[in-house]
Amino acid sequence: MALRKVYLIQPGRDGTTLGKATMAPYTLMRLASLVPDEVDVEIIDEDLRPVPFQQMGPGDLVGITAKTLQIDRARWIAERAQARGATVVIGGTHATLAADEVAAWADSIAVGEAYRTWPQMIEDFDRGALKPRYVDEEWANLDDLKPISDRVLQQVDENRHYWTPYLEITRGCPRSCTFCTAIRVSGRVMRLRPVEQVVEEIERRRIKRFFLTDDNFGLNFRLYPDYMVELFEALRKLPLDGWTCQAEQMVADFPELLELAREAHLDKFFIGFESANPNNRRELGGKAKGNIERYRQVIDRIHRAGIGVVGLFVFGFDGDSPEIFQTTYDFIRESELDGVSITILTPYVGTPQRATWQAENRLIPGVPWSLYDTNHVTYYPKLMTPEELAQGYDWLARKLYGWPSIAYRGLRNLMRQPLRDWPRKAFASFSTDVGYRMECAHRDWVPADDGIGRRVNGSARKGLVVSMASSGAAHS
Ligand code: B12
Ligand code: SF4
Repeated sequence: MALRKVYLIQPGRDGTTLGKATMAPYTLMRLASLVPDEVDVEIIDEDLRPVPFQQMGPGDLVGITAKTLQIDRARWIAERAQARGATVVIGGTHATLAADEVAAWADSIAVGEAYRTWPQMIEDFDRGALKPRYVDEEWANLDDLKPISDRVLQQVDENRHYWTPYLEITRGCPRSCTFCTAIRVSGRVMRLRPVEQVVEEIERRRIKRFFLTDDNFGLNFRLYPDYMVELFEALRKLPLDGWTCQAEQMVADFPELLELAREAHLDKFFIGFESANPNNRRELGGKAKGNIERYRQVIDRIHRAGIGVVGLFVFGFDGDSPEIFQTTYDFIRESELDGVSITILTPYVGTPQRATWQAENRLIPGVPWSLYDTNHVTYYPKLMTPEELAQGYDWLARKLYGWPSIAYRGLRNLMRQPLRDWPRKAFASFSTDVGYRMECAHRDWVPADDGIGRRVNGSARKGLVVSMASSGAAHS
């Protein structure tokens, strides 16, 4: 069947805040740029506007990207597009991790990366030969990534519609944390984009702030220090307000690179401390050991270089008992962290963590994928009940994401910066914690048939672990 039009869809959940959405559709911007110029392509972010099903019909290729928590919604969208005669392709994290499950209802799936397979899918569809599955897990180098096209930039207008643009500079991580899905989607081979292409992209997108999609950007301090120097020197010359990235603690051991990173306008590292409990170190892939003294040293060294630290903590490891919440809170309160993310351990498909717990019969049955959002309890923890894990998490979230706490951390971060930089840095000083406050608010959600769910009030939420297990929208 000849190709009529390509629709690329990012399933929605949160809508907008003050007129802007949080999740710029960077993945779809890259994929849309691979669509040949002569083919019409439209990006639809459901957080901004509804999917125009009435315009769809035979000859249309509908590509949907989905993390696990979005896959129920992706299916809801797919069924409606398919009913109009369109052909649906699903790609992204969940299609990669649970390929057979998604292949059962999608017309075709993209497993792994799609820089090479997506153009092939378009071509195959156009000549009526779309295959049910395309796999790219070679983790090829990123040297010849197609630039984001001008028509895509005009269509998305990211600076107007989104709070934070995203950017990919490196991809992959050689570590092997048992709970991680990122390495299964981006591979364990670290790959680097040529610096001149990164600079070209920033300039053409006219972005002043960005969050790096790189899973472990900081590891390149050790793996590719020369590349880091080249990159930082190039970024230093750009008129950026600031940017943020994910890293691990060892960046603190590279003072010269930290200095260059600050000059390159780096605002904050998001560092996976993961746990304040040394008993969990076997599950942390060697990058964190639950050693609070070391955490303090790391934060201090990074601060001395003039860069902020957002601490990421996960709860519900097998070594965690209910005391973990107070222990972590005490550490966070005394630490000088500039922002904090707390999440509940979530056994995603394809991880060793899930395989172990499946074998031990510890997954709570019937939890819909939309609650695999790292804010809900989806398994039976070892040293506490699911309720204790949920309640401890809620307690800590209230302590950390109350407005006074957010204001305190944000102001402290701002005070660390020279006064002349305040107008440029004010947004970033508060935005991270506000974003995490909004993520935690999904604890108030219950699943619904539309794959997104709905907010419930405080009393209906009590015992959510039970109510989600009894929901109709469950996967097997
Ligand atoms: C940037 C990012 C975000 C951004 C949002 C980006 C966005 N627009 O969705 C922010 C910071 C907001 C975010 C939030 C969350 N995230 Co996130 N995020 C990432 C990250 C680091 C990079 C993704 C990215 O943009 N990569 C760059 C683009 C270019 O590559 P890509 O998306 O992988 O797409 C390629 C292929 O997958 C494929 N592809 C993807 N979609 C499609 C569609 C079609 C049709 C085709 C053909 C191909 C295709 O082609 C692309 C090119 O090769 C990944 C880690 C990772 N390595 O994937 C985690 C990741 C996706 N996030 C994850 C999680 C858990 C979350 C949160 C739940 C965390 C939290 N508690 O806050 C929330 C959920 C928010 C939500 N409503 O969805 C998990 C998902 C696990 C899972 N099994 O679903 C990941 C894998 C990280 C992890 N911890 O393991 N995230
Ligand atoms: S360091 Fe981060 S990206 Fe790498 S395996 Fe561990 S959790 Fe995944």
